[in-house]
Amino acid sequence: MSYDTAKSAFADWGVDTDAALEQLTRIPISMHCWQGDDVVGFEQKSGSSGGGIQATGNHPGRARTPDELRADLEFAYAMIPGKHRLNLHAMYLDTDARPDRDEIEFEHFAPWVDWARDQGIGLDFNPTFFAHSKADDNLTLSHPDQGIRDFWIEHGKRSRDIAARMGAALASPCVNNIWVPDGYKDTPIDRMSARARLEGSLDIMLAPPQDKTHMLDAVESKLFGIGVEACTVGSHEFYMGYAIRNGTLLCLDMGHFHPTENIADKLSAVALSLDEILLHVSRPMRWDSDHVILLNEDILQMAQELVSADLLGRTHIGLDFFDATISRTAAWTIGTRNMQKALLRALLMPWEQLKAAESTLDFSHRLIVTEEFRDMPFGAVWAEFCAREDRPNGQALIAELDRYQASVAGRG
Ligand code: RNT
Ligand code: ZN
Repeated sequence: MSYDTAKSAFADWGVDTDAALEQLTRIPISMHCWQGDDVVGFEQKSGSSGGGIQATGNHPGRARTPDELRADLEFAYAMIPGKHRLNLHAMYLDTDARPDRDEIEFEHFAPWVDWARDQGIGLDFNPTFFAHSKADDNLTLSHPDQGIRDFWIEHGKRSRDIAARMGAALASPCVNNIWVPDGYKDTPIDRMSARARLEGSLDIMLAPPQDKTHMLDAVESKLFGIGVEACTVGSHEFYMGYAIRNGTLLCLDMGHFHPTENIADKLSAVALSLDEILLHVSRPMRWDSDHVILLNEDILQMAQELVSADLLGRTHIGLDFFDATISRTAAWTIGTRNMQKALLRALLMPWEQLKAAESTLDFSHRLIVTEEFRDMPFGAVWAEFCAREDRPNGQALIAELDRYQASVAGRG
C-alpha cells in the first residue's frame, strides 16, 4: 500500500500521519552499549558479569574492543531511523590505564565523548556495581563492611561526575542510572539494616549537588536475581520511596517485576509523584532474561501509555536486553526499531475518540475501535518513515544486517 493511501485511511479517523512521523523523529532512544559485547566491558578482566545477570550464547561477532563496539554501533544507528543516544556502563572505559572502579575519571571515557560529538548523539551513563571482586557477595552499597560500602560510594560519586561532564560536553543531560545487585540468596533476618545501609550509601553518593541540565540521577529497582532469590535490598517499594523523597528519576525495567504485573500500568501511577521516569525496555521470558524486545502487546501498551498519558516529554526511553545467540548488531537494530514501531502505532491511535468513549463509559465502542485499529496500515507509514530517514526496510534491511554480520563473524 502506498503512503498516500495509508495517510487517507488514517485521516478518515482524524489521525494525521505526517504529524506522527514528525513527532517520532524527535523521540530519542538510549541504546545500551552492553548488547554489543554480551555485558563484558573493557576492563580486561576475565569472569562473568555476575550480579545475577547473564548473557547466554556464543554467536560470532562479539565486539572485543571500544573501536569494534563503536563500529558496530555506527552500523546499527545507520539501520535505525532518527537520532538516538548511547547508554554507556562504567566498565566500558576506553583507556590504557587500569583504574579500579573507585579511580575512574572523565578522561578514561574521553574517546567515547569525542565519538558521540562526531556522531551528534547524546550519552547516558551507569556506574557498574557488578563484575568485580568487591561485589562477589552480591552486596555493594548495602554491604555490612563500611570499607566495601565506601569503595562503591566512591565509584558512584565518580560516575556522577563523569556523567555530568559528558552531559556538559555534549550539551544534553546525561542520565546516570544506579542499579546495584544487592540481595540475599536465602531469607535474611534483618532486611531493615540492609535497606538502611543502602539508603545511607545512596544519600552520601547523591549528596554532592549536580546541575540537572548536565546530569540526572536515576535509581533502578528489581524483584529478584539469580543468586538473590530471597531478598533484593533495592526493591520497587524501596526505590519508589527513595526517588520521590529525593527527586531522582525512577527506572522501571520491564524484567524487574512479577511476570503477571503490567509495567505500562505503572507509568501513570508513578508519574503523579515523579518529575521524570527512566525506562529499561526489555522482554523477560520466565525470569529477567533480557530477550530482544518484540513488537508485542507489552511494548505496544508501554508506548500507548507514554502517548495517552502525555509522558513522552518526561520519560527517558532506554533499552535493556542482551542476546548472545544472534547477531549483536541485528539485536540492537530489531529491538530499537520495534520500540519505534510501537511508538509510531501509539502516535497513530485515534485518542480523542477513544478517550471520549471511555469517559462516557462506552466500553463497547472503545473495544471496537482498538480492535478495528489492529488492521490499520501501520506498515505503510513505517515504510514511509524509513524512506524519509533514508534507512533500509524489509528485505533491504535483512541484506544489510546479513552483510555486516558476515563482516564481523571472523572476530575471535
Ligand atoms: C540488571 C539491570 C541493569 C543491567 C544493566 C547492565 O538486572 O537490569 O539495568 O541490565 O545495568
Ligand atoms: Zn535494567
